[in-house]
Amino acid sequence: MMVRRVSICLGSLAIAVTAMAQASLMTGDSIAVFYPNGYDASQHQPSPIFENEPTALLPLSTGWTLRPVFEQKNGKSVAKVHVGNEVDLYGTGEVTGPLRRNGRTISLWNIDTPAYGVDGGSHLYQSHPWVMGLRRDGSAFGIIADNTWRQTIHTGDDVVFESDGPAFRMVIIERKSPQALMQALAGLTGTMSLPPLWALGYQQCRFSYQPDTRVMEIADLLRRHRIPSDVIWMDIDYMDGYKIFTFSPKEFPNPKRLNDYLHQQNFKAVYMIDPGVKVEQGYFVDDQGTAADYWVKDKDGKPFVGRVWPGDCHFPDFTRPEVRTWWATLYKDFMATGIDGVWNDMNEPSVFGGPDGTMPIDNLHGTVSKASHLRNHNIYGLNMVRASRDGLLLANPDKRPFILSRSNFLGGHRYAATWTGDNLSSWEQLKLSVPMTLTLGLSAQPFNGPDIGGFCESANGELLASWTAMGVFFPFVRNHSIKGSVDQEPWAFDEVVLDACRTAIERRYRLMPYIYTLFREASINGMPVMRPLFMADACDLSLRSEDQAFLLGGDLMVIPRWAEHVAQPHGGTWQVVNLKSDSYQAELRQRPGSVIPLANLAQSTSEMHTDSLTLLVCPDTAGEASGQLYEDDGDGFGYREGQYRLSQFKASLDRKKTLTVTVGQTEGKLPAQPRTLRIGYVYGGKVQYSSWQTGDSATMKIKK
Ligand code: MIG
Repeated sequence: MMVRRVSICLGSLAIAVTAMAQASLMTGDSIAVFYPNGYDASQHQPSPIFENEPTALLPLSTGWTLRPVFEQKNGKSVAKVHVGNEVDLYGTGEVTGPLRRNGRTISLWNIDTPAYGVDGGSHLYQSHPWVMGLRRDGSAFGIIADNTWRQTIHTGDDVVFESDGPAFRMVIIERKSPQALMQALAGLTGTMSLPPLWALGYQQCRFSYQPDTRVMEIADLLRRHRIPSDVIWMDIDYMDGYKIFTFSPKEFPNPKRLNDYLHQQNFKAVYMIDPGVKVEQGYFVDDQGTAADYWVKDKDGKPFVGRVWPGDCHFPDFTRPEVRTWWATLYKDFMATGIDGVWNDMNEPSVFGGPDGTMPIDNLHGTVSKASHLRNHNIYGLNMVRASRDGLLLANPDKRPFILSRSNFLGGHRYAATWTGDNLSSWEQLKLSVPMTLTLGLSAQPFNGPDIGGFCESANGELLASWTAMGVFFPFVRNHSIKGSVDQEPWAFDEVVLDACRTAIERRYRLMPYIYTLFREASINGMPVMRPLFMADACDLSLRSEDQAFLLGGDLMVIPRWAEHVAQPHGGTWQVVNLKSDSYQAELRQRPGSVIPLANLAQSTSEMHTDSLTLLVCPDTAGEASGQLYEDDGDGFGYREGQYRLSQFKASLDRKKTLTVTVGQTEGKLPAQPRTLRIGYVYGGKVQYSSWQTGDSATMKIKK
């Protein structure tokens, strides 16, 4: 092994080590990079995964245990890491199946898979070549295959990546805890940028609300039924003949007027944009792309044509920077109608009747040296949302972009949030949505969630009430359903279901200050918003497979009503938080030692205020508790210049049973907020409330 003392960037280093067998280097920070024999950087770099390339410093220390073995076998490039049988494996991205990922085979090939039915759900819309492991002692490791080519992950005593492309490098991270591992992963991939506050609210969708008067009616009904809500979604039928960046002259003749109407009622409007561009002379998007030769090519170098909703379509080659730049410009006039966010669908890409429902693998990307679709397929969606994000920022430089993507790849959380595609309105998939959402969170994507109520087929009231009661504690909360299914809005069934949905959504809105603080944390250090229970105590082996109950942040445990035999963390009883409830609502438990801020109920995040807070206090055995609150404008980038306020809560319960909470500001330039506070003392299944008090502290005498 060569000894290198200089700090060198991997991009250039890769060339130097090509001749070395299995060069392994370590950064200063327990992150190792392994190069196979014959590594060809031009086949892999720049990597879409890393925002910050790990800078290698030194040859690997002799004590380093996890090392890949590389080989070429049956025309495949293989990297195998022996992890043994005493570890619990997690991650692997958007997958079906349980939270604990030992003994799985996952194919990384993004496809359109209604009800997760294709190939038994072994591959879905996104790919994450990432496996994390948890040892008995609570220490954690993470394995990244820096490879976009079609590949397969096997998770056994050996974690094996098997690729159809050329040999690829591996990055392995060692950390003392799963939390530290998440943060180290984010150190490499970069974090999600802070979303606008409204994107954390309840969202109502369907394929499709049409015409525009129906959208207005949905807005009216949400307000009339007093369902707190922030967003209404426009699915493909708002377009003129499914042509992207157009509006149906008949059904959506005046999008500006529609969006104004929504805004007046404190709603935001999100509209769908697909990648397929209808082949049609005179249609400006197709004309521009054809004139500049921006399309993905077939194997003969001609623009590839595939069928999607509009009929025959061209597909922008988003791997090319100039194509991304062009794509970004398309959003300007579109957003100017008052559109607040964008939904990028079908970006695996989905091609009707294509092989695997997508493009042929020998399609070509790029200009000078053409790269095959086999290499670029899995990052088609990532590159699309990367360009879309640029477009939203170009159109509205002072607003935080919100994009929802169906397809993506490890690292793509930098550009878009995600939902888990076309699930099924079934109990099985309701339950499945917990480990799916958790696993995406453990795969660097904190902002995700399923279609609540289920997409394919029809929900019933029981299912919707149950799914909503649980789903409001997921990061992304949207009710959505397929064309032809029964109505699925909270009021579509009966009063009991409507009340249950409303209560659930009210719980989320009351928790919004806490949830926003968690999103801020994710945007800084990559911690998932929704976390597996094992993060409460990484040494407690009984929590390792729990995937019914979960954590929202570090301080709140969510136990769905349907959950059975839920594992509970030891070390102090997590106290039941008695918020408004009914027979559908999840049980909430608060971590001993924590303070959780609640807002008064509002009907949308734009009406929410934090000058009046309820502080839920659950003291630990020493009588102490602490917590945080992050506040800013809820949109825009002022926070990057310090226009925010981070407050700390400190609570203590003294011998005379007096509970005191003080609020101190620790960070940010926003001046201290005059507040009215009340304590909610959480104990024994009840919440005892203090009186409302003005100032930066509150006290109460605890009644037995
Ligand atoms: O071929 O736009 O996953 O959420 O409603 C189906 C229509 C296309 C798939 C998305 C779904 C959306 C639907 N789309």
